[in-house]
Amino acid sequence: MTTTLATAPEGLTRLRLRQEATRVLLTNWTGNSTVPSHTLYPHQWSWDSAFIAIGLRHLSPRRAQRELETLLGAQWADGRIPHIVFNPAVRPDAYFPGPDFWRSSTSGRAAGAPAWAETSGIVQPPVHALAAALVHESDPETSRRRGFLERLYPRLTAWHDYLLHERDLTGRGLVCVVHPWEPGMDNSPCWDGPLHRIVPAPGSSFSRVDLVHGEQAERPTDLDYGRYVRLAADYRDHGYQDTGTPHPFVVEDPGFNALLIASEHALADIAEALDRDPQQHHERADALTESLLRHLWQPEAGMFLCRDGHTDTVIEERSVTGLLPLIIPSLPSQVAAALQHTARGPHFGLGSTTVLAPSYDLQGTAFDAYRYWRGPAWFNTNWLLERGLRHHGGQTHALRERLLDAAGTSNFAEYVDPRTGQGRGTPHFSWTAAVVLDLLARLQDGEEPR
Ligand code: 2M8
Repeated sequence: MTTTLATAPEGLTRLRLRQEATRVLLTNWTGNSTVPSHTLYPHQWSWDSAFIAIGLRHLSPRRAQRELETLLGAQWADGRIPHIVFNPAVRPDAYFPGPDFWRSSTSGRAAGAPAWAETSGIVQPPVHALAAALVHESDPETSRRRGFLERLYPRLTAWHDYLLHERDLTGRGLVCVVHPWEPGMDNSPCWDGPLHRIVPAPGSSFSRVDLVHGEQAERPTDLDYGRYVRLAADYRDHGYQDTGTPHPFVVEDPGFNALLIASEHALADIAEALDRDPQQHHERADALTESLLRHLWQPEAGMFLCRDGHTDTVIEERSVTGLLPLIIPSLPSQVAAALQHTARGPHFGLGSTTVLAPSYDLQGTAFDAYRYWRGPAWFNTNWLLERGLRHHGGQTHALRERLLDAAGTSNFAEYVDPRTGQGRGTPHFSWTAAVVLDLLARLQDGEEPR
């Protein structure tokens, strides 16, 4: 990759990178929160906002607090944090499925959807408590003065309660996802098997807006989109009630559960900062870790694999989601070592055949370097891997540098070709800019913050 950014003197490169990342986040700020992208994703997305807050805290801790507060302001009474909070100022047809499809304030009323906001009814990975703890640490004084943790703590606890009580659909002590959009890795080959059972909604019943802004060859197929629509419509038509919806798609996803564990550890820190007893969070984190290891760890694969809750079988596909448990600080050391080995081995090629870890197995039959979550490398997952590797004593300097270079040369792309770092998807993507700011802040401090 040779560009002006990469060839400029080191100091200038980093300075410019910071300025450009800052510009992306400022441009994507809408007054109370940040859109992932003004074109493709013109509303607030749940796990995007958590990553965005982690970056934004280096520009304005106050604004980072606001980002999370806005999201949690649309939390449902049952504790769920919806995966999209719609901006009423944006045309309803700017994104599909939009507010007219989800109809949260009416269809979700019995489940506790707020009357004052339109949201989706599904969820995304629980990165929020981790983000809240990091945002607090960046400016504890302002955080305390504004009662940031005081206000967020009960909401974050209710969010985890929802997941643990309503979403343990297999009874194995793990949270299940009920839609491929919930783990955030929409089109992963891991979902192909479970999705096969779903009768797609007819193409004539909806109109895709994503293809106006994204390349058809990089987006999910119409057939898969029909299945996404069918699953979401069925959930909606059952009032978004978890008990009572047939849930034809039920998957135990290691990344989703690992993020919940990391966030339970963060909630323990938050409880301590508030002089509350952190014990229940430690206990929950330990119980979840035990279930994760018991049910999803596959020693022969050297990583965690997803499990289909309907057939009670392992999904034999290697996805980056199976490496994300590296972010669990209390992961047994031999498991952490095996994950590091797998990340650097032939399936993910980290540091040898790939610039950044791909979203899916380089050797998998479904690998596609360009198609959504079927191969491209994403910046948020690589930030999580960098954090996890660092926690477990791995060398991360080179990964950090590659991440920064790929973000700069790709104009803060949504995702990149994992082998070359060439940008794909939409440019000026918020979480790409956010993780850059976070990594740059560490380099600037010359230390290794948590
Ligand atoms: C993508 O997902 C949305 C649906 O939520 C879509 O494809 O329309 C995923 O990459 C997801 O992880 C991300 O949160 C979202 C917004 O960036 O886009």
